[in-house]
Amino acid sequence: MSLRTRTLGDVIPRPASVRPVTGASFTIDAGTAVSAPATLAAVAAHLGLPAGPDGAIRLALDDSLGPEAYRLEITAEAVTLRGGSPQGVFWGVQTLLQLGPELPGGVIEDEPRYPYRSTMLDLARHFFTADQIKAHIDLLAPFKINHLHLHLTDDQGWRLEIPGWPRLTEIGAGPGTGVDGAGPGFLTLAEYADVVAYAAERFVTIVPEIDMPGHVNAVHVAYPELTADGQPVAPRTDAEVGYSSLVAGKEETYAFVEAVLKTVADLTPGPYLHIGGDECHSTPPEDYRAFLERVLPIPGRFGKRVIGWHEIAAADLPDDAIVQYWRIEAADDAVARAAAAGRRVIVSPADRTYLDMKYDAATRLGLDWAGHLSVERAYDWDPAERLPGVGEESIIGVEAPLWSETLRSVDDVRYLTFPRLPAVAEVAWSPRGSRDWQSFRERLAAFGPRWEAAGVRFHRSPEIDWH
Ligand code: TNX
Repeated sequence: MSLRTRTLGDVIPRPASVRPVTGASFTIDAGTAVSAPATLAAVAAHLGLPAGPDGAIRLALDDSLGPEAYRLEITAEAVTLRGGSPQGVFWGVQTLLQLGPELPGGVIEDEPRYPYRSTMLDLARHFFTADQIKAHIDLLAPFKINHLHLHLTDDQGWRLEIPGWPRLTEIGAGPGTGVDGAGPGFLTLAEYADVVAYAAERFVTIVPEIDMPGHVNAVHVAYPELTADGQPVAPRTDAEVGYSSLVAGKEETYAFVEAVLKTVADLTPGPYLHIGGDECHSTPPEDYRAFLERVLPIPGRFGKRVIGWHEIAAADLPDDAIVQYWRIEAADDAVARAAAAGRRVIVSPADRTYLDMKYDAATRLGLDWAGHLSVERAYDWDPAERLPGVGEESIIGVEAPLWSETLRSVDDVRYLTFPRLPAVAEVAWSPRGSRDWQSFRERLAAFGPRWEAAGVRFHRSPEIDWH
């Protein structure tokens, strides 16, 4: 731990309102207990302190606050944390954990700018186990990230058990799958459910993605009857995109899609199903639209809200569909039209949020098709100013995806994720007017010793004067 004195606002993401009271402070020690109603017992446990009815740290629900909002008051005698829901209290607990054990006095009133704050892990190009995903979730929650998008399928692999379609994982997750054949494995239904439950205990919603109609070579290797001519297809372990496609004119396609989406919907308590839709360079435009016209309504029939990469804006979208913008261009007419028609947008421009981009020319991992992504570039932009026609009211949130073509280990995931994810987390949580790069880099510096102590091999970017 650093010996520097922490001030009340030394938190990432920066809270909406901070009012320090000089002179007052509260120290958490071995005798400090937490009092919480039964509805907050599970949240209180994240503080790692004993429970007691007269605890000096008091948690409570307050329905005058928004669902993710919290109010934290620190005096010399007590710490009072109120939240609009258990989730709001949990975010307040994260703030306390970042500040503690020497808590500066004052009041923090906080709530997020956007409800959807997310990162994505690509399990298809390189598989990560349930335990590895859970460890990743532990590192996201402190930054108030509340969604984890799992890219479960792609040309190089299929990473979720689907009953009735055993070859998807027998072949699509076997030895030699993944980019360079270096990432076999899949989640059983029980493992997926375990990840979802673990995430939910940390107020993180899992957003499963089954990518279609493109990015399906692994499907065709497993089930050649789904190809246009029914002929066997060779497995692919290179990193090309845009060459495979489900066949829009074949009825078998839709039986497959329904079965898969039904399985995923039944297993997923969260409200979203992501159906991909990106980079369908080998799907004729009319086939792409015909396919999506049949597939976009399916999640709704299973009680889910559909998300797709922004290419889906070329099709007629269900009213509640969400479009995820990922490109680097300064404008996109189809996305602007979708926003004007009331569709919500997740903002993930590759040149600001893609965690698989190199930090700079010397970065040993990652890609650079969207340029280099420094910590400052990941921080110093505004989602509502990114796309003409896609203003604040159209934006549901921000996601930082991590594609795994060049990743081979959890250390690789962490190297690219930290410290850029905290930058994107602040973009998604903190009020626009409160954000400031100088302040951010000073607050970020304090995480160096903490990540080190936790064995997290983050990138020691020279942009930060690490403690
Ligand atoms: C584009 S962005 C892709 C992925 C690649 C990624 C690499 C998007 C929706 N598709 O297939 O993995 O670039 O950065």
